[in-house]
Amino acid sequence: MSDTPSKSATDHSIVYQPSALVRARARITDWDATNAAADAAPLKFWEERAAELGWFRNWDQTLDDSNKPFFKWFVGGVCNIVHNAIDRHQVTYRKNKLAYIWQGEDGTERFMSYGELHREVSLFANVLKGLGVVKGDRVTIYMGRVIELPIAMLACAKIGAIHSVVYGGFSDAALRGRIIDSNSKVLVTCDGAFVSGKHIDLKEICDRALISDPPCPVTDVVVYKRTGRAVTMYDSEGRHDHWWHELMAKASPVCATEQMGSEDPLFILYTSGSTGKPKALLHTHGGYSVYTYTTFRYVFDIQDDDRFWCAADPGWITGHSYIVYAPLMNGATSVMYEGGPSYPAPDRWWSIVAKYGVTILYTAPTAIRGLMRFGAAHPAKHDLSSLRLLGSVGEPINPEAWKWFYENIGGSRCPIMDTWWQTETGGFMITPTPVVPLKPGSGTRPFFTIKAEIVDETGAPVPAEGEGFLTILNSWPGMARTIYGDPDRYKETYWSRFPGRYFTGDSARMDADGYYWIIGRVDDVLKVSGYRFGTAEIESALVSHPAVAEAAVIGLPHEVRGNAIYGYVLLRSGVMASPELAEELRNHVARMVGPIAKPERVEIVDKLPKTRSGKIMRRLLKSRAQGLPEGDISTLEE
Ligand code: 7RM
Repeated sequence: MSDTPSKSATDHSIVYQPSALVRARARITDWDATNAAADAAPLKFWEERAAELGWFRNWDQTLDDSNKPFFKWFVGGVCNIVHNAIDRHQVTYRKNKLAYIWQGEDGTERFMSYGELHREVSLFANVLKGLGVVKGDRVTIYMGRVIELPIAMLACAKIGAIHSVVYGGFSDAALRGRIIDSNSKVLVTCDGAFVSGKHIDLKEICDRALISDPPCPVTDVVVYKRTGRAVTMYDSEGRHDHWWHELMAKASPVCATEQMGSEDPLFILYTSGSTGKPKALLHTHGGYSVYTYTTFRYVFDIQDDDRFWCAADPGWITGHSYIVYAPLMNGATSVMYEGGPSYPAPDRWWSIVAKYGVTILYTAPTAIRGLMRFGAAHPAKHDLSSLRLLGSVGEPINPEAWKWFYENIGGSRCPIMDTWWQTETGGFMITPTPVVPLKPGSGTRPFFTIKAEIVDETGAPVPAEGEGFLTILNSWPGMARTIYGDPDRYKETYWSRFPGRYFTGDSARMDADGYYWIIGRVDDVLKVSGYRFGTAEIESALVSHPAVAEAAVIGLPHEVRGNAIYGYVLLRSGVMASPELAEELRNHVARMVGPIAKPERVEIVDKLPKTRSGKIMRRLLKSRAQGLPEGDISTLEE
C-alpha cells in the first residue's frame, strides 16, 4: 500500500500507512512482534517497564489477583510518582530542560525548567504541610489552567496527600458536593481565570461553595493570584484564606518525597456515571505511574527534542495522565495554554504550535470540529511543519474531522493517534502506536497486554463485524482500584453486569482486521464537548428546582459538541408553563452543575413516556425528537 491513500476518508475500508520517516523514528518498530511477546508474558512486559522507573524498594509480587476485582500491582514496592516525575531528573541534564512552556490567554509567557518545577513543588509541599496536611488527607484543587495547577497536584503527591481536582467549569454546587464527599480540609484555587475573553471568578465560586451551613470541611483556602481582580479574603474561626505567594515566600524549598506503598492512593477524580451522584475513581502511585509512563512513551514516541501539547484541561483524566504525570516521568517538555481556542482569533492554537515548535498535538474531536468551522485559511497562515504526530481523545472522531485534522493541521504527514480510554482506565487502552496502519475513526487495536472483547447481553462474544458491549478481560497496572469510600459500588458498576469482566459502558464493533470502532455509551452517560455527564445528574439538577415535578434528559447529536443536552420536564401542579421558566430551568442546571452542562433546550411537557413499571422511556423521547421511527413501544404505558 502506498503512503498516500487514494480513497475518501469517509470510506471505512481506507488504510493510512505510516511514512518511512515515521517508521524510522519509531520506538516500537514491529508492533506485531512486541504485541505477541507482551501477550505471551504480560507480567514480564510490565515488570520490564516498571524497572525503567525508580523505586525506593522493589516489589515482591507483580500482580495480586486473589481478591477480584480489587487487583493490586507491584505489591510490596515502595515508590512515589513525584520521584519519577521530578526528583530523578534533578541529577541529569534534564534539570535545566523545560518541563512547561506556558502561554496565558493575555499573551503572558512562562518557561519552567525541571529544576524550577522541583523548587516550586517542594515549596508548595511545605505550604501544605504547614496547613496541617498529612499523608492520606484529601486536598481539593479548583484552578484555572496555570502551571500552579500541576504544581499543587505534584505537591500533594510528594507528601502523600490525595488530590481531588475539580474542573474549573463546574459550579459552586458541584464543587461543594465534591469537597464534602472527599472530606477535604484544604482547597487550592485562583482569584480568577481568563477564558475566551471572559474573567471567571473562581474565588467567588469557592466562597459560595464553602458556605458554612450545613458545615463544610474546608478550614484553609490557598489562593493563587492570576488575574489580580479584587477578591474577599476570609479569616474567621473555622476558615482561613491565604495568598499562595505569601505562604510560598515563607516556606522552605527543602522537602523530602514521601515513601509510598505501590497501592497507596495518589488521587481521586470525580466522573459521572448512570446515577445522579458523580463517583470518585481512585488511582494509586505504583501501577498508575508504570501505565501512564509506558503508554505515553510508546504511543507518542516521546523523545527529548519533542514539544508536546495536550490541549485538554488538567481537571480531566486526560490532563492528569498526559499533561502532568506521563510527560514529566518521560522528561518531556509540555506546552500549556490557558485560554479558549479561538480567542482572540480562530488561529490562536495554530499560532501557538508555530511559535513554540510543537511536535505533537493531542486534542479532542469537539475542539477540532469547532476550529474546522472557521476554515482552513487559519491554520494555513502559520508554519505547522514542526508537527510530526497528532492525537485524538474523548469521543469517536468523525471521518470529516479526522480528514481535516490530518490534512490541514498535520500536512498529511502526521499519523493521528486515536486513543480510547476512560477515567477508570488511567491511560490509553485501545490505541495505535505511530507505525500502526490507521483507519479514520478507529482506535485500531488494544494496547500491549490488554484483552478486549465485544459481547452480547448474555456475555457471549460477538463475532467480528458485530456490534456489542465492550469489555476487558484482564487487569492492567493503570486501572482504577475502587470508587473512593464505596468499594461495593465499584464492584456493582463495573464488574457485575458481565461477571469476571470489566464493563466499559461503551458499545463497539471489531472489524475483520481486529480494529475496534467505538460506537458510544450505552449507560445513560453523555459526552458533551468531551465532558462526561450522567442524564440522571442533569435530571436531579432539574428536579431540584421548585417548579419541577419530574424530568427526563437525553442527548441529541450536535455538530460541534458531539452531544447536546435536551431536558423534558413535568411541572408541579399549579405552576404555569412559560418560555421564561424554560429559560430559568436551563440556567438552573448551569448553576447546579456548571455552565458546560447547560441544556441546549428545556421543554415543558404534559406527560413523559413511561413503561408500565414507571421507567421513563428516554429512547422514545430521543427518536421522537429526531423524527425517527419509534421502535418497539409495546411496554409503553399510554
Ligand atoms: C479519556 C476520557 C470516557 C468515555 C469512553 C468513551 C469516550 C474516550 C474515545 C472515546 C471513542 C475515543 N475519559 N471516549 N476516548 N470514544 N474514541 N478515542 O475521555 O472518562 O471522560 O470518558 O469517553 O465513551 O467510555 S472519560
